[in-house]
Amino acid sequence: MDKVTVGQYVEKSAGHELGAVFGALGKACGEIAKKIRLAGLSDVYGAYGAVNVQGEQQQKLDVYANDLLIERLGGLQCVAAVVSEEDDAPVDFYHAGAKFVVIFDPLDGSSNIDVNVNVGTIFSVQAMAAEGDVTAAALKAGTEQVAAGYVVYGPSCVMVMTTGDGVSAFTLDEDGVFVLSSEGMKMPAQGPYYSANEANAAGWPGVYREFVAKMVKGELGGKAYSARYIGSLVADFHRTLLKGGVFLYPPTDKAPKGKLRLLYEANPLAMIAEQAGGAAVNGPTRILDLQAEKIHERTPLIVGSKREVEALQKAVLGAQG
Ligand code: AFP
Repeated sequence: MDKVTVGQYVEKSAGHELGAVFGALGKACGEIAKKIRLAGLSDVYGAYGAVNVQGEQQQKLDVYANDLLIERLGGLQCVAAVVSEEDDAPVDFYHAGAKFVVIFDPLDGSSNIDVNVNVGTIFSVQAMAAEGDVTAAALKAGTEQVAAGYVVYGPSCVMVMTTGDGVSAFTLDEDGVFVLSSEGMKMPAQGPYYSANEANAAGWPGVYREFVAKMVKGELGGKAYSARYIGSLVADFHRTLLKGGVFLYPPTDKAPKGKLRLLYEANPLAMIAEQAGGAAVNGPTRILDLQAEKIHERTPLIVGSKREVEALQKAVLGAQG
């Protein structure tokens, strides 16, 4: 069978320019995968020595991945700007008439890099706003996303993506090219796992603690749930997509808006989840309906199989009275 690359695949269904965006994302992520794979042989482990806009210590690989994505995407006339977790403001390329803004977390889960645990890149593509304002384009609700996806740098390196017409996966081959490996991916309607950092449970609203207790006791239908938590969102989400269940990062006393970022973590994963038959909420509200006010806005995130997410949303709405 002929290889179909991610760029060719998207070009066929969504046109030349979006195909080029995916071609550039594929090239950059292929290079990031290589850097991660060989990290022990070069001086890329450890902290870069700076703190990003989120107040987090930047790792050397965060900076490498960010610079590479900006360079590759900036080389395309159709990309107006990028918005990155690592940069406090959008990077505007001033490309006249450009169609897209690409929003990304270049290396998610980077505290796991030094211990050789899966990390990922997450991205979302929004169409440029009519008035040519790149920030306005980036702030559009998740329902408006033109495309979304992620790359999981695991034992096998896989890109999972959607342009709003189902979910497909591409596996990085030995030539550094993402080649089509699955189409029409579906999330199980209910799953065996829940995934949450339970060290925060004392600070969660009680309804989340009660919900997890119910799953553990097997009171949500099906069997009693088991826990899985890696601490790399992409890896935790990828397992949830394939096996079913729910990933939860609820609000806490200390972080009432949650930890994860709406534009480049929650929105793209919510689009993938919905396209695969799953769901995503911030507690009471569908993630894709949220309207961001700033590019680095945070949100609670509950994403996964429909059964668990809808039951949790109902419980949260019930608790609100
Ligand atoms: P880092 O990039 O700082 O490792 O953060 C990763 C992350 O944003 C996301 O990938 C995880 O789901 C989440 O944080 C884990 O957060 P906790 O360490 O609070 O569980």
